[in-house]
Amino acid sequence: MTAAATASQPITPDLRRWIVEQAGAGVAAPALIQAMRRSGWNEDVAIAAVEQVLREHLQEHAARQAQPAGVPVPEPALGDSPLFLDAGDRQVQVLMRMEQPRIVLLGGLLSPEECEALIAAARPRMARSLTVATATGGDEVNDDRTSDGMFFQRGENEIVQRLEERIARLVRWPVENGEGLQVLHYRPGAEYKPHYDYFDPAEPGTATITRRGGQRVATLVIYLNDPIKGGGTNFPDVSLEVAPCRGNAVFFSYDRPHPGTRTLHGGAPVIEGEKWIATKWLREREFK
Ligand code: PD2
Ligand code: ZN
Repeated sequence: MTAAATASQPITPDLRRWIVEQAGAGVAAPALIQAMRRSGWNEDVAIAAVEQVLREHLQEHAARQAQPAGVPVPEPALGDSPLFLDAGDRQVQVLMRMEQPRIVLLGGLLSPEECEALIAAARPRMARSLTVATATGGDEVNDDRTSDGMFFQRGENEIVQRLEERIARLVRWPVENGEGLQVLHYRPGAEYKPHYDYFDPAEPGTATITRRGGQRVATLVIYLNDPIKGGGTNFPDVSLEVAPCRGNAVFFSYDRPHPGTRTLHGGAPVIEGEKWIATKWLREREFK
């Protein structure tokens, strides 16, 4: 069965998820097809869609199993499903968690006053954002990333230091393994197209980039203000979009530099208002 044959009734992400969930819960294929027929699907198309979704799901599962063992990664202490995490000087809410990809949505990582203070400290130093060019190991302007940004040095001032210590405690990862905090500003129309935060091992510049601290293994995107429309952080592999709410943060980790981590993510275009975030990237080892 090809995508063309189901073109009149496309396999949406919701349908795909429903088929996988039902099959995982033990519902047999004929019952799935019956249910689809009842909601208006042509029988042949329903059979083909179920077959295609389950085949692709099994292939993805097999591909994940075949991957090499990953490295240890930062991880909040979520073992007994706490509603709050102790980040030392602040209690941080756990608003949502997902296992695969590993994503945790945190509420109130920063106070409104801390968000304002970070924006004020960053504002005079903003310049067009660069991305790391893995082909060379240098930085470059990239059309996929139309924000302005700046980096703080690690521990550069009191608020940066306080936030770094809070994050280290929250995700149980040494402060020294963190890159300097980056602040980004998106105006209407600005976005960050979907990408992986790890460095592609196939690119020639990656060996140079990872000499300092190894691979990136986790990211924290911290929202410093509330845009009016747009600007969510999306994860296309799992059809998830995180709303950018001031003081909240989305954490995600990746134990290998591989798309099988399903950590493809992007910053959706800002439609109205503006968006300020701080990004913290964490490395495997000390980032000197
Ligand atoms: O601004 C975002 O939501 C965003 C999305 C994807 C930020 C980053 N990646 C990043 O800074 O890596
Ligand atoms: Zn990113």
